[in-house]
This record gives sequence, structure tokens and C-alpha cells, in this order.
Amino acid sequence: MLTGDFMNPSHLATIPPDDHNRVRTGTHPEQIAQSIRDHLHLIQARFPAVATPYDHYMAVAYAVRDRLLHRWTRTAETYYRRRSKSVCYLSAEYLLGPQLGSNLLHLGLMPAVREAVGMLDFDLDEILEQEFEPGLGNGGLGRLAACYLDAMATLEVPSISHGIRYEFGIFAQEIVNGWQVEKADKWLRLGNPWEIARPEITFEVKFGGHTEVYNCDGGYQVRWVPDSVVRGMAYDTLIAGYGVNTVNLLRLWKAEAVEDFDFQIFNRGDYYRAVLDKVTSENITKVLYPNDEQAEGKALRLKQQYFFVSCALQDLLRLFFQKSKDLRDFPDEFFIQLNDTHPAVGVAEFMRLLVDEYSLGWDTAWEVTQACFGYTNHTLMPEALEKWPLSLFSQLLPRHLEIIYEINQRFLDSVRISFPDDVDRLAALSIIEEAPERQVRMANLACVGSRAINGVAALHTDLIKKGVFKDFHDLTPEKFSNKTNGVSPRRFLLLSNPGLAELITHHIGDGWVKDLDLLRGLEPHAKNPGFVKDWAAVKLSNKTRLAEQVLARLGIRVNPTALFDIQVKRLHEYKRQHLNLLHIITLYNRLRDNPALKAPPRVCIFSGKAAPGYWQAKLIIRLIHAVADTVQKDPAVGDRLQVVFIPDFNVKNAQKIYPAADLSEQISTAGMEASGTGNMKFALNGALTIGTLDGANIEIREAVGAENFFLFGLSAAEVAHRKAEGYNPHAIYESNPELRLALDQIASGFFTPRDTGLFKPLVDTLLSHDPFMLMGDYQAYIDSQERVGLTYLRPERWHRLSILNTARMGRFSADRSIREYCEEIWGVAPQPIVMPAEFS
Ligand code: 26Q
Repeated sequence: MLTGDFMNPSHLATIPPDDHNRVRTGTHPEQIAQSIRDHLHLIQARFPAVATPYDHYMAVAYAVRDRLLHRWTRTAETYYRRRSKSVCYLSAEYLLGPQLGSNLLHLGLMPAVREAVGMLDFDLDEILEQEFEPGLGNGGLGRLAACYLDAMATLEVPSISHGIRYEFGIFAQEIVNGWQVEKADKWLRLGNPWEIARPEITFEVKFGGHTEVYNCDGGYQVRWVPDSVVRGMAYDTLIAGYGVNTVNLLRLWKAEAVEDFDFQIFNRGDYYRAVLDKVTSENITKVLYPNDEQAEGKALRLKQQYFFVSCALQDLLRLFFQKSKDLRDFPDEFFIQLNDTHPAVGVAEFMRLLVDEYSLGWDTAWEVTQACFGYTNHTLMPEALEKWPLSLFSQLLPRHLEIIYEINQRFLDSVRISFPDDVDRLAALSIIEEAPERQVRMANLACVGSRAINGVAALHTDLIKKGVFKDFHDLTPEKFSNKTNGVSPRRFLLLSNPGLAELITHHIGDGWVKDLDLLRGLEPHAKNPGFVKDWAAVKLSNKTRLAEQVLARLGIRVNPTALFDIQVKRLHEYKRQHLNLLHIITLYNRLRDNPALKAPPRVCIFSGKAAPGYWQAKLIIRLIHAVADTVQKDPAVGDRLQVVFIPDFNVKNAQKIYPAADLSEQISTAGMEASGTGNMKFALNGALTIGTLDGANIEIREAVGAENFFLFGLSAAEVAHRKAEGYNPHAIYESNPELRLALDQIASGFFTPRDTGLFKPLVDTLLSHDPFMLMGDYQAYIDSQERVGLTYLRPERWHRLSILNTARMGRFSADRSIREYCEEIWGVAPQPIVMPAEFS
């Protein structure tokens, strides 16, 4: 009998809807191999005989992306269904690093993909090397954002993050005759398999023009009539949690021309202007500004900031209206976190959207805004505080300036109630700086508009409360808190140091990957000579691997058993790479004077980029090379001292460097480095630290114990005190013969005989005012380095300290940081994602 079941739609519905997907996104090596073949053939149009390693990389990446996608669908659907409160993270920078390796780890697909790739006769390690990393950030701040994406997804925290899809990321650094040369970073040239273009998700962003008041429902509303409009288009990157089903979104915005707008001009026959407008629009997201810690008042930079923030907030409101109707509920659905002041114009933009576009009354709009913004400060350097000249601001964002005036007026009126005649206080709190030039202070806007303000290490938070934000802290101390930075244990241990990860897992299990405090379980093993030996062997093999790369790239042969003394970070006078050089020169002089000196062979490694316009930083790079050459050529020191500069510090190179370090250099002038995160990556990989009492160094030292940390130098309070009482660097130079010799050598051209005056500007700065107090810390640093050398001569002890160091680094996981943000600021709870049975 015909039951007609085959015609019955409900019967069809019993077939798992994703059945074919299960095959397409299956995790058996055969299925993965088939998927790679399909991509190579059907998407990339390549046949095996001509496919390059890069083609193989693309095919594997697409195959992995397919497997991320159905987890993302499930995640988005779950958030939607549960109406989960989400974090919206706004950052102008994300320094993600290579995606393939970390995605394989997070999805648990490394072994299966390795096998699949083997079946196709490809080589996974070669494939992993092919990737152009998205270098969409300058340094610490951008990399922190990337570690936080990892932690949010791993902790199953509902989040959507927004940023800018720069066509050119941070420049590639080449070294020519010892000088830094910048090359454009064409990371998108061969396509980006990780992004999903969303031509259907676009928003218009206005610029310039004027505002008008009009009558609406018996009241007044303001209309902004711009003189140009740009369209933002979304590009999504999927961010997978480790060992969970959560896949969150990083949504990056690209600027495009708005054709409609062009057409008006076209019709008037102004073809050239229309084409020009297209170019101008697209310029907005062309290139990342390569300066950190130095705010430059460039119009294009403000355009970038406003552009991405406006797209993000419009998109957020779109999502909000999918769930709810009443904007007063917005703070129950979303929290918006500002990564520094770069997205702080968002406070004014959100007010504009609520008041002008959604007709909310001012008071209600302000209440909603203040309830859902948080601001993280990342700097103590006054020159890094963003300020925009009023003239520029009003030209680009006339409506926002009106809104800022209104916010400021109401805010200052409220302050006046408690402090009626305190003009200094009012001037310090004002969002508008009056002299020497009228400017909008973005940090003040962020503070006024936010419910929570935080620093990134205990000392940093203390210093901002007493310094730049003192008046805000007096007013609303409850808004302030500390959230010490953290790093991803997945990327900076599991992925980048597989040898150490395996050794650790062998002894304490693999729980540490998601609960870094479990590393404590290593402590008892520090007494076990067998374990110490294995630990030392892993370090040696990491050092050997780095030595091989140094030889291949630079032609320099370094001794892998020497002490690897490493400083890698952006070049900055406050980070004091040149203090490190003064030690190297002193050690060199001592070795020449006394070949019997009791000191281990050392390889001093530097890596880092200088902002292209930062002359002193570039000169320090040149000096590193000059010293390296001189030392290398001197038979008197042989392999007892070597200096190497590894060009183009980026995430990929960093992952090879941290695991090979014995000694981590964290030597900034106390009170200048907000936190530092490289310090955490080194220590997690078993390097001991030589450092000042600055940023997170202080907390690292507390965690690992004073005996694992070579402390030296003035404290932040002492630095301030010495400056106040009249600091005299020249007197220190006069009274210290070894210091004098080192500086005289630099100044007289000992390291650059063919250009003897080259480094005079550097030495002049040190001897005249020495703003970063190298002279003041020199002797303490040299003495501390001597202790380092003597400790390294006792390998058993060194490795035992190294083990304890790693064992006590649990607190510096980004997971801990994100948990604190969730519980103390965001009010967002984890939402586990459960896959339907057919995917399990
Ligand atoms: C601002 C305006 C115009 C152009 C560029 C900028 C700009 C860009 C990047 C200003 C600053 C930055 C980056 C700052 C940064 O990386 N700060 C670091 O943040 C880390 C994470 O919190 C800390 O660990 C470091 O201590 C801090 O220096």
C-alpha cells in the first residue's frame, strides 16, 4: 500500500537537514582530504600538477573555514534564541597573527588535517608557513585585542567585535645597511580565505556639511546634512573557542563609495569628481597608521575612527531591534567596550543615533549611553592621549561637536554643584581643552560617557587614578578598576611551544590549556632531576631551531648553548633598548679587558619596529646593528658575545622567539609601560625576567617569586622624586668610568668608523636631559645582569627557576582577564553552545 510518506514534507523533515553538510564538514581525514581536493578544483580552479604550496594552503584554509561555519551558525542562532547579553568590543586594531594553526588547534583538527594533508602528499608545516598574517595593529594594544577574542570565545562569552579592514596593515620591516626600511604590507594580494564578505551588510556613514533644526511632532529635532557619504561593508572573520563549539565574529569594516551619491554628480556631468570621490571614500580603510604611543592629529585618522564606530553602532542597533523594541532595554542586551580612546567618538555617535535617528529624549538617551559603555586606558604617555583640534572636528563631524558641547555643558553643570568656583577642576574635567589650542579630549569624552574605566595593570591603574584621571577619580571613584592584561595560553604556549606543551601535559594533563592555574602542578616536579633535564632539553631544542632560522635568514651562526638574552617589542625610548645596548657594550669592554671574566656566552637578540617618523627610534636600530657588527668581527670575544637583530617582528616571528628565550628584557623606565604583555609571553615559556618595577612586571614578580626575577632600577615614585629634585645625568656619566667609556665609544664613532658623528644626537639626549633615566639606572642594570650571568653558570638552578616561573604564571592568562571583565564590568555570562546530535 502506498502510504504517501515519501510525499509528506514532515517525513522529509526527519532527514537531518544538514546531512550533506555532515559529509562536507566531516572531521574524518578522508572527508577533510576530499574537501581540500574540492576547494582546489572547484573554488581555486587548480589542477594538482600546477598547484603551488600557497594553493594548498588556501585549499586547507577553506576546508577548515567550512568546519568553523556551521559552529558559527549554531552559535549565532543560540545567542538569538536565548537573547543572551553580548559584549561589543570596539578596537581600531587587531593583531591576529596566522589563523590556520590556531584554528586547527581550537577545533581539535590538527591530527586529522595532518593526516588528510599527508594523504594528498602535501606538507602541513610548509602549508602553515605560507600564510600572510593579518597585521592589523601596531603592537601590544592590537595583540591584546586578539588574545581577548580568543579568551572570549574559549570562555563561551557572547561577543561581537568590530574593527577596520585595513588594506595595508603594519608595514613589513627590512634592514638595509643597518637602517629600517618600510615596505607596504600587501596581505590581501593573494586573497584572504578567512574572511566572509557580507555585501548585504552595509551602512552609510556621513561626513562634513552642516546641521539644521526642524519641527517634528511639535518638538525640535536636528538633521545632519553631510557633504559626503561613504558606505561601510562588513567582512567577517570567525573566532573559534578552544575545545568548545562557540565561534564568535570579528566584523571588520571596509570603506566603499556610495554609487547613489555618485550618480547625482554623474547626472550633472561631473564624471571626474565622481571617480575622485570613489577614491577618497576607499582611502579611509587603506592603511593602518603605524604610530603607537604618539597621537597624530590627522584628519584621515579621525575619519577611520568615526567610520568604523558608526558602522559598528548602526549594526548593533540593527541586531538589537531583532530582539527588542524599546531602546531603554539596550543595556540589558549589550555592553560596549572601548579599547583605548580610538573608538571613543562612539559615545557621541551613539547619542546621535538615539536622539536624532531614533527620536529618544536627551535624558533617556544619556542614561542608556552611560549604562552601556566601558573604557580601557592603555597609556601613561601624555603624547599618546588623543586630542582633536576643534576646527578639524567641526569640519568632519559638525553634529558630533554639538552633541559633545551639550554633554560637556550638562556634565560641568553637575560638577559645579559640588565645586562651584573650582575653575582648575572644571578646566581639567572639561571635554574641551581651551589652551594653547581648542581641542576635543577623547579620554575625557570616554570617561564622561562610560560606566567603567580601567587600567591594564595594578600600578598603571594606580597611576592614572593619581595622574591623568585624578579629577575624574575624585568625582566618581566607583567607576575605576584594574584589569591586569593577560595572554592566550593557546597561541603563546600550546601552539608556539609544542615541545614544552607536550612535556607539561605529560606530567599534569592537558587541563592547563583552559585553566592556566593548573600549571602550579609543575612545582613539585622542579625537584625531579629527570624532569629538569627534559625541561632543559626542550629549551635547547627551541634555541637550536631559532639559531637555524637566524643562520638561514641572516647568515649569522649563533651558539645555541649560550644564554639567549632577548628584547622584542616596538622601538621606543621609554622601553630603553639603548639601555640594553649600554650593557652589551660594557660586557664587550669587560671581555676584551679580561678574557678570564666569569660570564657565560651570551646571544643578545633584538626585534621590533620603529614608527617610520620616529627618528631616535630608527637611530637605535642603526646602533644595534653597528654594535652587532663590531662585536661579531672582533676575534677577542669569539662566541662569548653575539648581537642579532631579527627583522620584521610580527606574530609569526614572535611565536618562534619567545620559546627560545632564557632571559626576558623588560627594562622600561618605571611608570612608563602601562602593562606589557611580552613580559607574560616570555615568562610563560620559562624565561627569567630582568626588569624594572613597571607595569605588569610588578605582578609577575609577585607571582613567580623574587628569586625568579632580576629586579633593578628606580621605582616609579623614585623616578618622579629624582626628576622633581633635579636629575643630573651628566654627573652620573662623569662619575662612572665604564658608563663613560661606553657612551664615549658610541659618540666618537667607535662602532661606525665611516660615519663618526652618526649617534651623537642619541648621546646628546642622554647627557643633557635623559628623559628616560638611563644614566640613573645604568649601574643597577649592569649589576643585575652580572647576577643573571652567574646564575646561568649554574644550569640546574637556572632550569629549576625556569620551571617555577612557568608554574606560577597562571594568573596571566587572558581567560582570567576576560572573566574579570565579564563579572565586574560587562555583566555578561557564558552561553555554552550545544551542537545538534548529528554533529557530535
Ligand atoms: C593614536 C592616534 C593616532 C594614531 C595612532 C594612535 C595609536 C595607535 C596605537 C596610539 C597608541 C597605540 C598603541 C598603544 C599600545 O600598544 N599600548 C600598549 O598597550 C598594551 C596593552 O594594554 C600594554 O601592555 C602596553 O604597556 C602599552 O604600551
